[in-house]
Order: sequence, then structure tokens, then C-alpha cells
Amino acid sequence: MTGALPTLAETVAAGEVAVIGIGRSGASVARLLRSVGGQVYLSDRGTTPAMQEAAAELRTLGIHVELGAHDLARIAKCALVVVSPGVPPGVPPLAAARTAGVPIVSEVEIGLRALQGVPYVGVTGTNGKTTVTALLAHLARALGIGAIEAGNIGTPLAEIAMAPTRPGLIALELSSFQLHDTPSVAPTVAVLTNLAPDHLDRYDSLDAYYRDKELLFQNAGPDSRRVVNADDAEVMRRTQVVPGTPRTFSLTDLRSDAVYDARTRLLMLDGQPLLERDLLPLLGEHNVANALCAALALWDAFPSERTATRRAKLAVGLQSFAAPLHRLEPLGERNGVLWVNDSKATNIGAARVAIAAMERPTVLLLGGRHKGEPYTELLDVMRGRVTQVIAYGESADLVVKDLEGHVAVERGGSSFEHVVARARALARPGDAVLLSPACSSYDMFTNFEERGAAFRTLALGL
Ligand code: UMA
Repeated sequence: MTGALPTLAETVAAGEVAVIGIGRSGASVARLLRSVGGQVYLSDRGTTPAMQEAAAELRTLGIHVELGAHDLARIAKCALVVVSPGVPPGVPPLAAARTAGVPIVSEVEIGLRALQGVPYVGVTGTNGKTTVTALLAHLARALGIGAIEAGNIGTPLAEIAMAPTRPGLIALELSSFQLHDTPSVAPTVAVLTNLAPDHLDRYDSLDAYYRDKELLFQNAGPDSRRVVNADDAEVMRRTQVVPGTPRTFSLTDLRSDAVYDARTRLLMLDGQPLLERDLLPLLGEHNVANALCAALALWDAFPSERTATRRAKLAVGLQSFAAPLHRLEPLGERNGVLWVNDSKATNIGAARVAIAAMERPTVLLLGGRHKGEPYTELLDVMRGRVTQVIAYGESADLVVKDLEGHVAVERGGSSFEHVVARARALARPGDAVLLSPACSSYDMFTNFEERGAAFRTLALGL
């Protein structure tokens, strides 16, 4: 982390700070700024009960909180605006700040000012960044480093800055929204997992979204380290001119620094075996790429300590990493059938990734509240993997209509219990049963977590 940033005390000395948004980022950064004596005006256009509760608590700390409106004149007089990532750049409070010449930064920028001197790996990309971030922190802990995950993954960096002890390393997940307003970002290692279309409701063009991702490298110099995906042409094209040493991971290109050798089924790191593929407790090729990426980034975060002992500890860490809940989560085997919970897959894209990850003949549970995309988009990836589809929930008829004639498909009955019972009856030893619904859960459950929990209970007969 660069030492040339203003301190928190300097940040608040210039005058009142306006924080926009009372979500996790806004509430944390307001508390952080207030903890060093700053005058803080926090506003949110919302007025939900949760916001009112948060506002009441923040007011007891001396933070000025306004719900239901932003005082544009007050914001224009502030010395600094700190914006939450979910606030689009064009909204009136930010326009008012811009017109008045008030600098706008992210909560992450303030967190970095507070945590100067702490090494961090900055992780961005369209997919996989949360898994890579979680893996990085887990692997670092396996090496004995007091590491923590923060940022877009859920815990705001400002929260970490208020903890009584400083971490030995931060695995920092950075969304394009956060990078947009973080001019000081200069990670110990910068990681770009991949680039694919996303967030086009917020960005005018794909290029604008990718350019925000590229901001991860905005302060890179000749000594900067980065880890990038050699299998992603867009990533390689856009990072070609970034100063510093590129290090690559790949599922196929054996010249890469971290690579999966399909012939030997070994994950390789700097030309040496790291781990047998079958010992990685994560399903899917994309997770092999995530593991290679995280291992390489951590390896490079402490270049003077690339020892055989550390390599062995990395391998142990990879084996003990638990898949995130509801995301291609192997629940266990019953009578030779592997049950996999991918309840978080609420759209076609996510379900495609899960289906592609299946290495056994698979009974697929598909359904819930329809989101609009045709299920025919799953057909190519199902081929050779899915032996039977069970369609259920509100979208059952649509699923059957789209898939009939291409793959074996049947309706799963009236309740989720029936759906799981039918899957149990159809699956043979050696098969997998995958819940990857490609629909939201709201027709039968409160949220995807409840759906996944119900699946776990029924699948394992708990
Ligand atoms: N708001 C206003 N005025 C406006 C517009 C919005 O007041 O004109 C308010 C909204 O009412 C809302 C707040 O601004 O209360 C925005 O909050 P937020 O959406 O930024 O919520 P946080 O709880 O601070 O969560 C953010 C990230 N959210 C987004 O990027 C949308 C979280 O990422 C992140 O975990 C958290 O900070 C901690 O760093 C979530 C996410 O969906 C997981 N990220 C996107 C993704 O992964 O695709 C980028």
C-alpha cells in the first residue's frame, strides 16, 4: 500500500464529509470517519425500517443522518463526498458534488487511507472474484498469516479498519463500482479473473464497464505485480500495456505460471506440482482456474518466501477450502449418489456454469419463479451431462415446453418434497443430483438460502 495517502485525520480536517447511502459501506465509513472526530453528513433517499434503525444508531455517535432525501446544498459545501458502490454516478447528490468541485471517493478509498502499510491483494473480474477472494484469505491463513477477506465480498474495508488488530493481509474484492472512485488503489498483487458482459443497466457500454475494471491497474509501476487469466483474450489484450510483471494462470496453456495439466491431472505452480485435481474439493473447471489464480496471487504476494514448505501448505489449504454455501456446494453422497446444492443459481448463466461443472450423469432440478430467459439456452451444456430434468414450481410448464424432445424431462409434482423424492428415485449409483434452478425461489421459498437449506435437509434425509 502506498504511504503517500492522506491519513484519516487529514481527510476529516478539511471540513464536513458527505456520505451517500446508508448500506453496509455507508454506515461503516461514516462510523470510521466519525471515530477520528470527523463531521459526517450521511444521507440516503430510502426510508426503510432497517435504514431508520441504522440511522438511530449512527445518530448516537454524533453523525448527522438524513433519510428520504439528500440535502444538495449541504453536499455542495462539503470537503469530500464518499459514495456507496450501489449509487450510480449520475444521481443528483453526485451531480451536485461534481458541479461544486467536491471530490468524490469510494468507501474503499477511505479504508485504504486508514489501513496504510497493510499488504492487500486486490481482486476484480466479472466472475469468480468472490471465490478467489475467499480462497486467498483461506490460503493465507493456512500459511499462518492473519488474513481477512473484505470489500465487495461483504465486509466493508472501513469495518476492517475499525477492528482492534490489523490483519497480516487483506484479500480485497473490488467491484467495478468501487474501482470507479478509488484513485489510490495500488495492491501488493492485482488480480483480474476474467471479463464478460455484466451491469449493462448501469454502464452505457461494455467498454465503459471494462475500463472501470482496468482501474485496478491505474497506479501500476515497473515493480507492480499482477495475476491475470491467460485463457481470457479480453483480459490479456487490456492488460498488455500495464507496467510491471504479468503472471498468468490457465487451464490449458502449459507456459503459464499456474496451470492445470490435464494429462497428469495436476495443478502446477511455477513448473512444480501443487495439487492433484481430485484432491481439490471444488466442482468444475472454473474452480480449478479460481484455485490456480488464488494460489499464484498468494505465492507472489510474498516473493521472498516461495519455499517448498509454503507450497506444501498451499496444497493443504486448497484441500480444506469449503465451497461457498448454495454455490455448487457438494452436500455429500447417499447410496452412491452425489447431491449438489446450487440454489444460488437464479438465472440461466449461473445454471450453465453449474451444469458444465458436472462430471457424473446428472439429474437436474430446474424451476421456480421464471426470470424471462428461455431454458433452451441450457441445452448445449446439458448434452452428455444431464440424463434427466425434473421441472418444478411456477415455471414447470415453460421448462417442459422448452426442453421436451431434446432431453428427458418430467414435472416434479406439487411440493419440493416430491421433487427431491422423485430425484432420489431416478438417480442411480454413480449419478449426481444437481439443484441449479435457473429461477428465483420466491414461488415456494423466502429466498435462495431457504431453498438450499430445504434441499440439504431433504437430500441428506436429515
Ligand atoms: N442511494 C441513495 N441515493 C441514490 C441512489 C442510492 O441514497 O441516489 C442509496 C440506496 O438507497 C442504498 C445505498 O445508496 O441504501 C447504496 O447502498 P449499496 O447498494 O452500495 O449497499 P451496501 O450495503 O453498501 O453494499 C455495497 C455493495 N453493493 C453494491 O455494490 C450494489 C456490496 O456488494 C458489498 O458487499 C458491500 O458494499 C460491502 O463492500 C454487493 C453487490 O451486489 C454484494 N455487488 C455487485 C456485484 O457483486 O455484482 C457489484
